[in-house]
Amino acid sequence: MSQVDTPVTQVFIGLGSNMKEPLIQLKSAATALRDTHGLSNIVFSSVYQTEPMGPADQPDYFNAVAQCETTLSADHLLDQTQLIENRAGRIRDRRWGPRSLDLDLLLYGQQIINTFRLTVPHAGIAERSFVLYPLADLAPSLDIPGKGKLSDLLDRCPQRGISRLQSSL
Ligand code: A4P
Ligand code: MG
Repeated sequence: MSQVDTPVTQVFIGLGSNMKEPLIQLKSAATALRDTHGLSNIVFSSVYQTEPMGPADQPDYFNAVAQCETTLSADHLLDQTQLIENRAGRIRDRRWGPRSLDLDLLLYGQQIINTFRLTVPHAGIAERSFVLYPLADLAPSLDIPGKGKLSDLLDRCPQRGISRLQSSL
C-alpha cells in the first residue's frame, strides 16, 4: 500500500545514541533516513557529544538533528523511524536509559499533534540543549508551535554539557 499520503511537509527529526558505537549508529541512521521512501532533501546538523539527561550512570550521548521534506503522514513517519530504531537493536527498558538509537519526531511542519502515539512538537523540545543547538544549526529563525522562537528558547538554555564534534553525517 502507498505511504505517500499528504502534501509536502518540512519535518525535523532528533537522532540520539549512547551505545554500540554511537557515531556509527548515527551514520547508519542517516543512511536509513536518506533511503526512506517519502523523505527527501535531507540535511543534517553537526553532531554533538552531550552529557546524559536522566540517569547519570550511562555514557555520554551523540546527538544530531535531521531536517527534511516528507509526503508521509506524521503517523507513517513514526512507523518508519521506529522501524529504523528496531533495526538498530533498540531495546526499551529503563526510561531515559541508554539506547543504541533514538529517533524523535521533533516538528512536523507547524502542526500541533496530541494523540496516543505522538506528541508534536516533541514534549522536551523547549528545554533540551542537545535538541535546540543542533536545530539552530539548521534553522536559526525557526518558530516552534506553542513554544516560541528558537532564538528565545536558546537564550534560556545555556550551551552546557554539550560539545560540537568535527564529524558529519
Ligand atoms: N512518542 C510520542 N511523541 C513522540 C515523538 N514526537 N517522537 C511516543 C517519537 N516518539 C513519540 O518512545 C516512547 C513512545 O513515545 C513511542 O512509542 C511513541 O509512540 P521511546 O523512543 O520508545 O522511548 P524513550 O525515547 O525512552 O522515551 P522518551 O520519554 O521519549 O525519551 P526521550 O525524550 O526520547 O529522551 N540525554 C542526552 N544527552 N541525549 C539524548 O538524546 N535521550 C533521552 C531519551 C534521555 N537522555 C538523553 C537523550
Ligand atoms: Mg524517543
